[in-house]
Amino acid sequence: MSTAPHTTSSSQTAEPKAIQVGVVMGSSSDWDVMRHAADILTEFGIAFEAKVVSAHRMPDDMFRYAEAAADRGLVAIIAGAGGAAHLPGMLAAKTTVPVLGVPVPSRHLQGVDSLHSIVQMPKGIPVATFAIGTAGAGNAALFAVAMLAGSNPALRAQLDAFRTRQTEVARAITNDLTMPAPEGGKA
Ligand code: RP5
Repeated sequence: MSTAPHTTSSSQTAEPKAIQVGVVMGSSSDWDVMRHAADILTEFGIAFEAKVVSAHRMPDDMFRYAEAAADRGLVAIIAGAGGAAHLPGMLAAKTTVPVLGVPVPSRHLQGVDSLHSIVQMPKGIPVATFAIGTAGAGNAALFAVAMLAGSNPALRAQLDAFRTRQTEVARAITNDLTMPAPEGGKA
């Protein structure tokens, strides 16, 4: 188990960059999934914070977080929750900052409950919903990077380079599969 979420900025400079992305989750037990979003944001040098903001255990904190998000300059909120996962939808109800929802795998229903809770928002309050688990957390962060890249050509170039590397890795794996077996080795 990795360390618990904490308020952080990926900036290494003396003057910390203003936080652009909030990574919030319903419980510290969600961190093992949500740290995959944090890892991507760190890789791209995005200033972010990671916090537990439980919709049902800390409802007043959750509303305060959503209400302050736009004035604080947040460009996106990545919100992960499991089970009756109302955190992303309730945040979205209180802010127009885009909310990217990550369904966290739950013990009894493996996150299908989380997915349905997050994705089935009634018309009028959108939550962009990603895959269950670590893929969803990583993709939500990549989506936030893509949003920020719209006004940041250097970040766009970083994202293009990330895609290129990913393609090269996939091609290399395929090449390995199609290499002839070494002399004397198993076919
Ligand atoms: C949700 O309940 C959280 O997002 C978490 O996925 C789930 C279980 O929370 P804990 O009981 O582990 O704190 O609110």
